[in-house]
Amino acid sequence: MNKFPGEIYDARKRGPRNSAGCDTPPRTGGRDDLIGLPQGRDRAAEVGREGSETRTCAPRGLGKRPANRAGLGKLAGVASLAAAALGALPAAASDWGQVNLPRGVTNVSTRIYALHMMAFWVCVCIGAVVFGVMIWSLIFHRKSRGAVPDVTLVHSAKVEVIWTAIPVLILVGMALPAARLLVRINNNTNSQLSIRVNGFQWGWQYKYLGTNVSIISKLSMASDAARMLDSGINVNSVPHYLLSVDHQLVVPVGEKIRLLITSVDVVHSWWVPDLGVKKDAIPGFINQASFIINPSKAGVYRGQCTELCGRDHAFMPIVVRAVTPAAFQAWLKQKEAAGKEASAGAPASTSAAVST
Ligand SMILES: [Cu+2]
Repeated sequence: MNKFPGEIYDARKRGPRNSAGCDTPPRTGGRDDLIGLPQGRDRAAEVGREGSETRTCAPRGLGKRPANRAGLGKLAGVASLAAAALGALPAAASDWGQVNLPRGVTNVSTRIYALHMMAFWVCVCIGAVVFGVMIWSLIFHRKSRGAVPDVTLVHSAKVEVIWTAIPVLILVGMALPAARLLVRINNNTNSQLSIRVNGFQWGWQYKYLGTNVSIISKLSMASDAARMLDSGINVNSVPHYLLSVDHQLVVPVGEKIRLLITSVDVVHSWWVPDLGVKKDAIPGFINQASFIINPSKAGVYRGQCTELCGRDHAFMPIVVRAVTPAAFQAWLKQKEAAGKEASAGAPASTSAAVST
């Protein structure tokens, strides 16, 4: 037998302590309690408890005031930082394009961009509707205006079906084009040129399959010199700092190019945003990716390794130079000829490596 049964009973009735260290009132149960709006006798009891608790907890609440002042100080600090950031906006306006995905220059990257924008505007519309209704309700249906909760929709099967079906339809509407695009992204058939991409610490090797042309591509000497500690070189004076290489990957526009991506040491990742390609290079595995650069988009496109691959991970950029098919064939013939010359005068084990 317990000596003080009454005390144990009271403790069980008490709710958990709130953040101010006060006891919260016990739950009353029932449907009204589900929506947090006690009615009738329960409501009177709840109001009574709230009143007595306010009196009991007031001294503890007063003890929190210095902390609140500190919180206000922090808020003021955040506000001043935000104001400073807003002040810097005009200077950074030219960089706003970098906030979004790039449109890219391939058959797939433009579709990825379109899908991304479609999903973005769906999210914007959902946010506008949800927050619009919420703010409208907060303003026009608040308690001080005499609003009475409408409980007719609580446990309404019709409402639950509607608010389940609408999100399902939205998700299916977004998933179908996404699945179609995924199939297109992973379609590596009927390629006109295959290139083996070999990641290593810290650079890339490109082997044009069916030829003797192989390129070792590493960080350009200008960037490499500038990145050294106490180099004394202003990195802003280096063109495409950390995004330039000694030997670029040359590809033709308008042709389907298949990349066979692997690694010789650790996991790297071959990523060129404008091509819509980002694929891991994993030792022992060969991943595939393909792209067709739009014929009107000859140019230079830059990327980086996007897998933390060791000390110099940040210093193994990727540069792709897209040229016309005729220019590519001329370049390839020249490199093949250089490779034959090199193999005639070099040991067999090194004959495949030809620099650009
Ligand atoms: Cu890497």
